[in-house]
Amino acid sequence: MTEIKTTETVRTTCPYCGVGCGVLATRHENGKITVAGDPDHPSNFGRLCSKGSALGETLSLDGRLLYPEIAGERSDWETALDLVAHRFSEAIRDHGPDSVAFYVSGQILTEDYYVANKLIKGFIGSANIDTNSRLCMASSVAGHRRAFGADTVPGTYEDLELADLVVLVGSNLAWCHPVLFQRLESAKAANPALRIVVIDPRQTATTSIADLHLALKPDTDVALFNGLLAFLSEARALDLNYINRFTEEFENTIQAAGPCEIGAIAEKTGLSRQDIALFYKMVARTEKTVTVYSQGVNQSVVGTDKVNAILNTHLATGRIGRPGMGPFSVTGQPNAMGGREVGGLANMLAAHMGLDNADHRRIVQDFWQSPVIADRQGLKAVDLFKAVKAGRIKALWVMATSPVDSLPDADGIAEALTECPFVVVSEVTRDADMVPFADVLLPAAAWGEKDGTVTNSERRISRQRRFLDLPGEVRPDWWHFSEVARKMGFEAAFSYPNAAAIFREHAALSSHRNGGMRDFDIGAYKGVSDAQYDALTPFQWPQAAGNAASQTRFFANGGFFTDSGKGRFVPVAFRTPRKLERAYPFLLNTGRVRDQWHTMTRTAKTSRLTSHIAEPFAELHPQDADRLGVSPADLVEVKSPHGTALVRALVTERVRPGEVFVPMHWTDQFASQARIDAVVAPETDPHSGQPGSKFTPVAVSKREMAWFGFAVLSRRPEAIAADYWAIAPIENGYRLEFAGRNEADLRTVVSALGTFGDDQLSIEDTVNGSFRQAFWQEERLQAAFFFSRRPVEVSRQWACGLLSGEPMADNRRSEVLAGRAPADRPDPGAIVCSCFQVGCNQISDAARCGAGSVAAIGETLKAGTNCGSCRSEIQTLLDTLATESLDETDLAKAG
Ligand SMILES: Nc1nc2c(c(=O)[nH]1)N[C@H]1C(S)=C(S)[C@@H](COP(=O)(O)OP(=O)(O)OC[C@H]3O[C@@H](n4cnc5c(=O)[nH]c(N)nc54)[C@H](O)[C@@H]3O)O[C@H]1N2
Ligand SMILES: Nc1nc2c(c(=O)[nH]1)N[C@H]1C(S)=C(S)[C@@H](COP(=O)(O)OP(=O)(O)OC[C@H]3O[C@@H](n4cnc5c(=O)[nH]c(N)nc54)[C@H](O)[C@@H]3O)O[C@H]1N2
Ligand code: SF4
Ligand SMILES: [Mo]
Repeated sequence: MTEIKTTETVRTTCPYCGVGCGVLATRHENGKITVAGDPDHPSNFGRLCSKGSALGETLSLDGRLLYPEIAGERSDWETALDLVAHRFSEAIRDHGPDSVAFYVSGQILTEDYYVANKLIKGFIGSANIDTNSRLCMASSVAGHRRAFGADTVPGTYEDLELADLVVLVGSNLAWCHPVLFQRLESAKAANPALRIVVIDPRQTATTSIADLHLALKPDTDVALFNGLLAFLSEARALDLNYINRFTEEFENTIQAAGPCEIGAIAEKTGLSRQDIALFYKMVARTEKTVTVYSQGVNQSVVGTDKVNAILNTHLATGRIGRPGMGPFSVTGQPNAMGGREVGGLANMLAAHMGLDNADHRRIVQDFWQSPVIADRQGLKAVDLFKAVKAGRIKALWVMATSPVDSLPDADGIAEALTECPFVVVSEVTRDADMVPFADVLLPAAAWGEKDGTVTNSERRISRQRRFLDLPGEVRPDWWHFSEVARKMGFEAAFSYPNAAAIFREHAALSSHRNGGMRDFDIGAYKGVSDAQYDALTPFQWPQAAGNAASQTRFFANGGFFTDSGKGRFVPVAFRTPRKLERAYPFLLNTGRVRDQWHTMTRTAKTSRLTSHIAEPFAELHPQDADRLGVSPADLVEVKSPHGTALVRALVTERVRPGEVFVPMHWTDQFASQARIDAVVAPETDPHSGQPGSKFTPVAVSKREMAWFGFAVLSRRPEAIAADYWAIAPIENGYRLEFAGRNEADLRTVVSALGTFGDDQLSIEDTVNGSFRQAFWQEERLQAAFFFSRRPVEVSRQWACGLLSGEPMADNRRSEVLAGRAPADRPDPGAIVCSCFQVGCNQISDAARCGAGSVAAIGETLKAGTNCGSCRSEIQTLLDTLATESLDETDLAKAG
């Protein structure tokens, strides 16, 4: 491979969400990497969110897996690959092709994915490949296929800007697709007539932009959208011409939807009649309507029906495939779409072809010249791990995903993996929950070290480019698969010199005997040279050969991929969500926070991103907290028949009474017991096999603790033996929250953390049980501990700033033990803007001094002026302050 030049700027794509922003990565002479938004990329035009902006700080080799390992011992590639090939071949020989499986990820590149799918479906002869996209996009895929005959996303990002009404269903766009949210914010500023409706049981950062927030009861979306369809019909807002010319099954569907009885819908959804009527009228009168939907729709046991209930309303109004209108499933992972394009799901073939279609199987087998072709569906994620547990899978390969954290019944998954005879894990880090389960660990090239392509939510294919040398012995994921394939006897079909060669083959397959029959066609690229591949600029499919400038939207004039060529209405009946039993009276909802990515293996490498939210939490309504005797910052246990999590109580009206929200991010690497998927029930949608990760009946209770502790430490402790702990990096070390049930354990826990310095000071207050201790080494603070019988009330932001690494004057030592900032150095408060490290106290102070808008806060403090991800939170803070001062004026008047 060619050496990377220093101080060269490389255009590549962000490895996080499905917005697919272009970034410019520059490696400087001193080895430092800086990352900026690519002004020429059509997804972001230079913008980046907090995660994208912090990419340069997450590239250190700390904790990286650099060499192959067998049974936890360093090995070499030859031995490791031989072993993998041998064990897979042996299982296939003795137990048949369905005794092996791959479980991969929407975070590998299209080229990686293509090779995995080709190996298992065309050469091993099994469709046992599934991916974390099953937990993410499967209901959208199933819904698209039912309605359109193919997994087609009809619209483009621009449609959100051209719309007059954007309906966000089960999407926290502000935190999860931040740059798309920024584009929407700008569109609203430019077009004040643009209305935004958010449909989400929770109040989120996204609801701050909403003209209308419908906080419906969980899993009642079908009732709301069936009602909308009926309303549109009664209000004569249908496009009968479109329905007659381009669709089928309308009559059945409108009948199934029934009459529009707002009272009954209000009953089912828990919404007010006025809000429902307002929403329906907005949709009826706005032609340019875009409905964006995400995991509040997909991750449900009725997810596919939710998708079709939404699609029905767009087909019925003909609002699809034209500028400013359409249904829009936004994808989560950077390459969720690419994975679907290569067919990396157990029920798909390749290039959007179907496993159940004999013609398609012939096309693919002929193209691959493969000895076999899988001819029936493989096991979908949840069932796949059930088969592992039952001993039916003899060899399993997991790549770029952490099923012990992200699949429901995660403790059950861990058990299954322990029992599996042979587990291969391709990973980038050693500090991941999957590592202990691997018989063979294969070191993968990480972002910045590998070449390939990804497809974003709007079908845009962009290059990821290498700008770093491969460290240690890491190799790209496609190479892991192709080397094993070669050792299994399939040299000819897997002799790829580079990623470009795989891309060419993938493009050629998409156009092989296509002729406009299939939506996915990038035949225009089948002949790209290596140099052209290197220079590839982002493009949207379809791009058929000889027809490169084809349209960028689908279905404005029919052209569906069903047998009849017509779009299909799907009658969907509302299913009343499961009643809660007395033992599990709360509903657990799960999802994401702004600055962390999934299991945090990359985003928790920089203190900039952990400064926003550093601890796992449960949002709990004040009424529920009262009833349970839970005060803010207590520790609560969230429990289902599957497992238990222990997290901090965040008492807030953002959630509905009876519901709790816990983020999905914390793993055993960062907390004692916060893997929330250990609690989530493994119930799936019957059409898509996607788990209902947002709906688990749980019990919530306060966990009594004898002591609570908070510490800042200059290094990660040797062992944390406390009943509860959560750790996060800070600028010069770590911050640790911990707590214990027994007072007597406190000293043991502290001594197990290791020693921090010779020079020590402590103070104890035996009356209230508070105890503080700090350690210095050569006048530099190494550790400060704060203990109390109640949750520790020390300002975290101030305490984190103490570990400056600089010598500390004697007179400041008492400040440390006093546990609060001196008057001349005010406490910034909890960090809101991670780019400039601006806290909520600073924002409140500036607002009180007259900075009354997000823009004014930006001018005064810079907060919100870099990536902009925090702007909705600043707005919410300003709104709260405004209501507080209103209350004060009201009180003054009343007085
Ligand atoms: N910061 C950050 N961004 C990310 C990711 C990340 O890890 N961190 N991950 C990426 C990935 S892979 C994905 S898939 C996307 C996910 O992006 P989103 O889907 O936007 O995110 P979630 O937080 O999972 O869930 C969205 C919302 O669904 C709501 N919801 C729950 N139940 C229901 C319901 O019954 N009906 C409705 N209408 N809403 C409901 C939840 O309250 C939640 O606010 O984010 C991507 N972007
Ligand atoms: N309760 C609940 N559970 C959920 C969800 C939810 O909302 N609620 N959301 C679901 C969704 S939508 C998703 S997408 C999943 C995500 O869940 P996972 O896929 O399990 O989470 P990640 O942390 O993204 O896992 C990626 C792993 O791959 C490693 N990795 C990173 N880059 C590379 C690479 O280039 N090659 C290789 N080989 N490894 C790499 C990372 O270190 C990490 O260990 O979680 C799902 N689970
Ligand atoms: S919105 Fe943020 S996380 Fe998503 S691709 Fe853009 S920079 Fe990356
Ligand atoms: Mo996802």
